[in-house]
Amino acid sequence: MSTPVFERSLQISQIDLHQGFERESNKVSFDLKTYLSQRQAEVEAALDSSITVVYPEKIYEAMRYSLLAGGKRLRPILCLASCELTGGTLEMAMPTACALEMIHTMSLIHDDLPAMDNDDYRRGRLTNHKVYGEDIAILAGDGLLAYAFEFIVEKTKQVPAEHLLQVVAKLGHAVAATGLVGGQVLDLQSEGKDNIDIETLNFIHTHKTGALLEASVVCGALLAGANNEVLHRLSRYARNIGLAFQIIDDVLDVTATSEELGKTAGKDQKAHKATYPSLWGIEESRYQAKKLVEEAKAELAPFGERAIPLMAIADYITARTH
Ligand code: GRG
Repeated sequence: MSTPVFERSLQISQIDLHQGFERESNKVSFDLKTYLSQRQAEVEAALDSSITVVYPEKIYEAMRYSLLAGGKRLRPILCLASCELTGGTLEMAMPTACALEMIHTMSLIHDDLPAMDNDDYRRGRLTNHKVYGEDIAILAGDGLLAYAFEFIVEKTKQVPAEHLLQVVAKLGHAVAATGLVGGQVLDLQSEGKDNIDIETLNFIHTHKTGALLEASVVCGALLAGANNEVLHRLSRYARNIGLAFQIIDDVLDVTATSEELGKTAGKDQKAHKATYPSLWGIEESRYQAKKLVEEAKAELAPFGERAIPLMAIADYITARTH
């Protein structure tokens, strides 16, 4: 995986040195690979302790099976980075970061069901329903979704209740028919149709994929008490990277192997699904994703060097191979 390294001269006092940053005289360099792997380890540990197996064991095991199956942990990392950028702490944001991953995992479990995308592999292992059966897989998703909201409310410390309410409302909106559910419905309705236009495709993905990515970034800032101008700027950043993320997801479905993806490659083409490469071709899709990433990064300019992690994550979205 190629990860961008940012190196700039700057006043050290202007930023806090985070993981992934290194200081040498008046230069600060940022290594995204180090940053991501340290954040992933922190999120992994928090997720591991978020759910314990109690009676009736099977449902807790099924929830943990998918939640702890790896994955890039992009949504939690975006939430943590956004909270830090806007003056909050990792501790304030970690419960919401975990909740985002619970919701994301729930959507993957349900997406893989025979009634939806019908997939046998996810994150390099058998899908939840292949191991636990469809009934338990549906309930494992339901369990994760409900627990995510309880987890935020019960575990978040040092955040005023009004900010927590905003986070819960934002997440609900991102998951409901106004977000993931609406996007998934249009996706299912579009299957097998060969006249899907770019507006429909954009609607599907800004809802199905984009809404939760946007909520990840915005919730981080809500926890830190960011003002409306900052929230709107971060929302625009996140919408752009969300769409770029999906365009690259479609490209990788064509260009990457099942081993690289940890799930079945080439499924879109097989199912005659409308995708960005099917409308634009691979090269134009990559170009459009890059353009969106540049627009996303431009939104972060006023934050200066503090935005380096979110800038680097935006670049990673187009550079990623899985
Ligand atoms: C929310 C009640 C409720 C139902 C869910 C099934 C469904 C409705 C929506 C589908 C949402 C979905 C699966 C969108 C695809 C998003 C996407 C690109 C997933 C891959 O994300 P990565 O690459 O995966 O971040 P990892 O495994 O790295 O976490």
